[in-house]
Amino acid sequence: MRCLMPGQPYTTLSLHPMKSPRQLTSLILLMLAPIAALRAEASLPAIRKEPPASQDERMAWFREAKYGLFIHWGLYAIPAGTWNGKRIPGLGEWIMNRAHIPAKDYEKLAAQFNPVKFDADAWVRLAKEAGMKYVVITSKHHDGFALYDSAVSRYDVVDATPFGRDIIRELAGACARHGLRFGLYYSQAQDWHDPDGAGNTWDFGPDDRKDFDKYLRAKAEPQVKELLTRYGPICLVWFDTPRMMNVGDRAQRFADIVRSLQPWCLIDGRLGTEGDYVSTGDNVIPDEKLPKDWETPATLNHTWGFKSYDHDWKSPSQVLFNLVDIVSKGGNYLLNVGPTAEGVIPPESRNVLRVVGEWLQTNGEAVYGAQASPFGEEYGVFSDTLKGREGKPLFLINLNWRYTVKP
Ligand code: JFZ
Repeated sequence: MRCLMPGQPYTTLSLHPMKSPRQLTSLILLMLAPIAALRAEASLPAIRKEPPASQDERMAWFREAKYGLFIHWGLYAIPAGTWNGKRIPGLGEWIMNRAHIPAKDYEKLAAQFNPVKFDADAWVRLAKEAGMKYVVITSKHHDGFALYDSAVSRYDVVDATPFGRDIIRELAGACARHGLRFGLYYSQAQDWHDPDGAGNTWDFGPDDRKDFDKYLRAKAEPQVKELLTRYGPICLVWFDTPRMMNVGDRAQRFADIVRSLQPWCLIDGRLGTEGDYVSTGDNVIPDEKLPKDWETPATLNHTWGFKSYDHDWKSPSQVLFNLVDIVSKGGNYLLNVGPTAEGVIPPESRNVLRVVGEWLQTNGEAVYGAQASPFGEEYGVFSDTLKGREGKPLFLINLNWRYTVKP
């Protein structure tokens, strides 16, 4: 029997006479589970506690890596863009919001989440074959569901699904085994499952009537602490959509949590206060070089979370040009895959990543650790007649060639 007492982060066992060998087996397995978890934790590298000597030292790996894998995965992969037989427009991971699905209905998806084909080592091997140097996965997206065993909320993959495995722990271990850095996306403000989280106005009313600080202190901040203390070195935290984060010290509290627990961990540009680097808009590549470290998050089709009917994949040559264009302007490229509810990365995504990876095997020297072009004319020119949005001169991109340089 497995009886989980509310709020207790461990399994307590009802001690009554065993009725069958099967129950004895499950009892033994349950008693072994914490040991396995401890062994999994033991396999994770140690967290460096002494702070970097400089910001350049903290940024060094990011400037060398240039190219990472983004993974958007969660309950939204089950509906995969369709709800009650209707195709829901927009991003796959936003289906709860776009269809105004009541939290009491959406949370029932947890009982269906059982990605039996999930293989963390296969995903990390794909990233490595693709030439990617870091992996960033959604530990909790706007829907509030966590892909790790949280003691703060039971709305997570271990406590609320038949799958019952800690996906973050398995992926952290795979990255450590294969030599890739491991980062976490965490939606610090939006939480459509929590009455005081931002974003769910259809169940809980307007955000400005909520006790938002109660949400931050009771769920978001403690979950970020869990993620930074249980899964080894985290290379960066990818905060997102900083709604209402510019009030008081809300954003600074998260920055202080990251710096105090993992001083080498980078903070992206969407916390609500200045991070270690600039995050551009989704799929946005600046026309010219940026003075700071920066990263473009990008999709392979038109959604981050899996949608069963979005087959408009970027070609390998489009992805390759984007990578070289970004590096020639001093940035990083964080390219996304959206695995299915079974835990499979779509084969079309895998193919594009592999083809670009082959090019990098030969030409990676021009990408990894490379710096921005000393010129800039090669990017293109501003039209002196045509106007873009907001009436600004239209930038005419030159696609013929790009420079990257090394000392
Ligand atoms: C956000 C999320 O809402 C989305 O689901 C996904 O996770 C993406 C990576 O990040 O979407 C955004 C956030 C910011 C901008 C655009 C989309 N922006 O600043 O233009």
